[in-house]
Amino acid sequence: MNRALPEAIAAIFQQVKARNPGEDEFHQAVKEVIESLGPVLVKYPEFAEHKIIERICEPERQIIFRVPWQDDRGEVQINRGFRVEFNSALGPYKGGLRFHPSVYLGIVKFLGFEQVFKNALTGMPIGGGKGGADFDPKGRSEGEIMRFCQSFMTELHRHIGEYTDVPAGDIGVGGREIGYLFGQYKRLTNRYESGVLTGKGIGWGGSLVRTEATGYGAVYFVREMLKVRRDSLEGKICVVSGSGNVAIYTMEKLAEMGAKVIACSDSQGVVIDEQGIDLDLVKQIKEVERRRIADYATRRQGARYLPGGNIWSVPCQVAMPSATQNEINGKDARTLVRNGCIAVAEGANMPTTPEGIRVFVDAGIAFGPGKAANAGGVATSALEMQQNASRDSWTFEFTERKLDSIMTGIHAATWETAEEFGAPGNYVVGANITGFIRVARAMLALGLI
Ligand code: NDP
Ligand code: 2IT
Repeated sequence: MNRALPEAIAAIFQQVKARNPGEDEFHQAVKEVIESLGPVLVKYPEFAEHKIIERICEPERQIIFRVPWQDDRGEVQINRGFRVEFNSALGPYKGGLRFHPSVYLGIVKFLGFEQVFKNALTGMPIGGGKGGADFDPKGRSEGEIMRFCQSFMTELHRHIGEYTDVPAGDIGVGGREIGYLFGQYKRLTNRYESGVLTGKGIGWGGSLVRTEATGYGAVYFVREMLKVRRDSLEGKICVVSGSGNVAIYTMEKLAEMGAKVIACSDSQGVVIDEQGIDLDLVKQIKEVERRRIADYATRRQGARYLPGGNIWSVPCQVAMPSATQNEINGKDARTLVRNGCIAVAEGANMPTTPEGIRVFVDAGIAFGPGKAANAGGVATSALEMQQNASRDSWTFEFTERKLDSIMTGIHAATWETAEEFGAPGNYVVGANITGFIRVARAMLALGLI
C-alpha cells in the first residue's frame, strides 16, 4: 500500500479487499481510483461524512446465474453468467457484456467499477454496470453462439430494461451476439424495446458510428493530448495491440489522421508490417472470416508474424493497448519509453499495470487512461439510446461530430481537473477525480439509498 495514502482511504481499501477476497482485478481498479481521492475529501468533507467512497465501492446489485446450452454434438454445456449493476446515480446501469473463458466475478466487478467513472466522464445520463460469461466463443459454430446467447438472455432479461440496465458488447460480444441477445429479449418480453441494448445493427435500432466509436474516440483523445504538446499524429509511428473491434477502428482513424500503424496482434502473436498495416486485410481476416491474425503475414508480402511475441518491444511513438487488462507491465512500459514512445492511450480497460502507469507518468509522456480514452464507445451507446428514445436516426457525420466533441470535452475536463488538484498533465488523476465528483454529487443529492 502506498504510504502517502491518507489513512482513511487506506482503511477503505483494506475493507474492500477483505469484503471481496480473491478478486485481484477489482482490488487493482479500486486502488487506482481511490488513491487519487485524498485531495477531494479535503475539498469536499461531505463526501467522507456520507461515506461516498465506501458506498461507491459496493455494487448496488450482483447477479450470478447458470447458462445451460447444448453444443452441436448434443452435449450439455454449463457456463456461468454475470451482471453487476454497480451504480445508477446518473442513469440506468450501462456497460458491456464480455464472453471470454477468463471471466469471473472479479473481472466483471473491475469492469463495472471502471464503467461508473467512465460513464460519468461522458457527461451522458448513464450509470455503470458490466456483465458477461466464462463462455469461450472461439471455434464455436454460428448455431452454438446463437443458442448460448438465447440461454444467457433467458435469465438476463428479467434484470434489464431501457430504464433499468442497458448492456452492450465487449470482448467476444459484437454485432452478431447483440442481434441474438436482442431477438431473445424481444421474444421473451413481447416488446420491441430498442433501448434495452446498444450496439444493435443498422436498420434495426442501431446507431451509425457505434461500431467505430471506441477506436475513433481513443484516437481523438490522443489528438487532444498531442495538441496541448503542440504536436500531432501526422507521420507518427504507432503500435496497436489486439485486432478486435477497438483495435481495428483505432487503426482506421490513426491512418486517417496521417499516422502509420506498423503492428497489431491477437492473443497468439504479433504482426509487424513496416509498410503500414493493411486494414482491409485485417477486417477480412477478423471481421469476415473470424480467423487468427497469423493469417495476415501469409497473405501480405513483407509482413512478419511473431508467435507469442511481445508487441511492446516494437519501437513506436504512439502505443494504443486495445486488447485486454494488464497487457503492459512495468518492463514493457520502460521498453516503450526507452524506444521513444511519447503517447499511450488505453483503448482497452485497465491494460496497464500500476507499475506501468507509474513508469509512463514519471517519464512525463502523454498517458490517457482507459476511463477517459476509451469512453467514446459507451458515449456513442448513449447516443444510440437517444436515437431510440426519439425514434430517430442520425447521419454518420452528425453522430461522429458529437463523438468528437464528447472526447474533446473529456480531454478538457480531465486536463483542467488535474491542474486544479495539483497534478498538472496527469490524466489518471484528472479522470478519476472528475468522474468521482460527478457521481458523488448525484449520490449526495439522491440521499442514502
Ligand atoms: P474483441 O473481442 O473485438 O477483440 C479483443 C481483442 O483482444 C482480440 O484481438 C483478442 O485476441 C485480444 N484479447 C482478448 N483477450 C485477450 C487476452 N486475455 N490476452 C491477449 N489478447 C486478448 O473485443 P473489443 O475490441 O471490443 O475489446 C478490447 C478491449 O477494449 C477490452 O479491454 C474491452 O473491455 C475494451 N473496450 C471495448 C469497448 C467496445 O466498445 N467494444 C469500449 C471500451 C473498452 P483473440 O482473438 O486471440 O482472443
Ligand atoms: O467498456 C466499455 O465501455 C464497453 N465495453 C462499452 C459499453 C457500452 O455500453 O457501450
